Amino acid sequence: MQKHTGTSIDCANSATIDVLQKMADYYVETRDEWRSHAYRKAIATLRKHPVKIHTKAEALALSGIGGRLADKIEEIVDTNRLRRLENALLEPNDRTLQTFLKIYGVGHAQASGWVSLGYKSLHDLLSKATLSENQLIGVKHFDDFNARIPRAEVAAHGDVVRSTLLSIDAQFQVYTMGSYRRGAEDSGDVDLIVTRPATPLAQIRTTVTEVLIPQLFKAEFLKATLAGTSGDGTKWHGASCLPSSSIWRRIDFLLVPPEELGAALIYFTGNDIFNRSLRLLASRKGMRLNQRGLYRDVMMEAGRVKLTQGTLVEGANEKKIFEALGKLTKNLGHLAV
Ligand code: DCP
Ligand code: MG
Ligand code: MN
Repeated sequence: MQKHTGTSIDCANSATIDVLQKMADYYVETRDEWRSHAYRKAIATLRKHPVKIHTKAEALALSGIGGRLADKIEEIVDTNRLRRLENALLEPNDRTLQTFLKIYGVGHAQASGWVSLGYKSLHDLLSKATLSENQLIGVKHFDDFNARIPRAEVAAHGDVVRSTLLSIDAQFQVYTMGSYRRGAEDSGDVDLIVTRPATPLAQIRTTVTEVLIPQLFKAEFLKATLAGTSGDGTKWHGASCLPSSSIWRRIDFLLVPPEELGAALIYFTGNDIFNRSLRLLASRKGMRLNQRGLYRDVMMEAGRVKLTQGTLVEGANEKKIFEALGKLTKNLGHLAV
């Protein structure tokens, strides 16, 4: 059987979708979350629509397509092109901006700041710009961090961390998360949850930051700290490299106390869009889901200011969180979520 790829020839709107997809890819690259989300939604709608859409009015009649996107759909059908896309792909400053945005830890403000200062390449940044320590690592390892990591290598990074940690304390658990846990053939980074039964977060953090991480640096598996534990102290971001390789990979640790493991597993499996819709589902049922747990009776002031944290429904068990959300779907069927 032939493999079904993103766009299909049997779809009435496939020519339009092809152009919209390029635009969506551009907005993903420039980290314009609003627009990339809007484009993805429109593409999904068009893909399901059995009849070719020709006009703005026809497009507007479909759910999930707003005025500006409807304009673009009409432009694509009328002219067989999309000026905005051509601008995006041809304008040199935009191309530079896209490159700078792919540097680890660099956001839109920083990237466009460099563009307006006249920097045109990574080489320009290295030779002329004042870079923070992390930016310097991001530029030097630009190709590394932007390369996809084969599934087996993601597993191997997880195995190094797991075996090292278990040799320190056999009660610890390490889960390989993110796109890997979703079954992806390759990943953008390595995401790991570290937890230990019946152990407070502070103790988990002490072992990880004072024993595990120094030991992994000494073994030359860890290469750099990009964002050490800060704020609530549950995240550690850095770079790692297998002994058999010279490619540095991005690696993220999430430190989780056991009573929050279920919610953390859901959060760190993702993807981000799935998380957003699951949280929306929870809130429509008068509950609140975050990476620590599922809560009910959360008191909200007008304007969605949280007054109370609410009562914990479930945090430790991933399946029970899904069940709690599901059960309420049945009980509150009239909400039709
Ligand atoms: N996450 C989220 N919202 C964000 C960032 C992350 O909900 N803004 C959650 C969902 C992600 C998970 O954390 O799936 C891991 O984040 P990554 O950025 O590592 O994304 P993925 O692992 O899903 O994809 P990739 O293969 O690109 O790393
Ligand atoms: Mg990831
Ligand atoms: Mn990650």
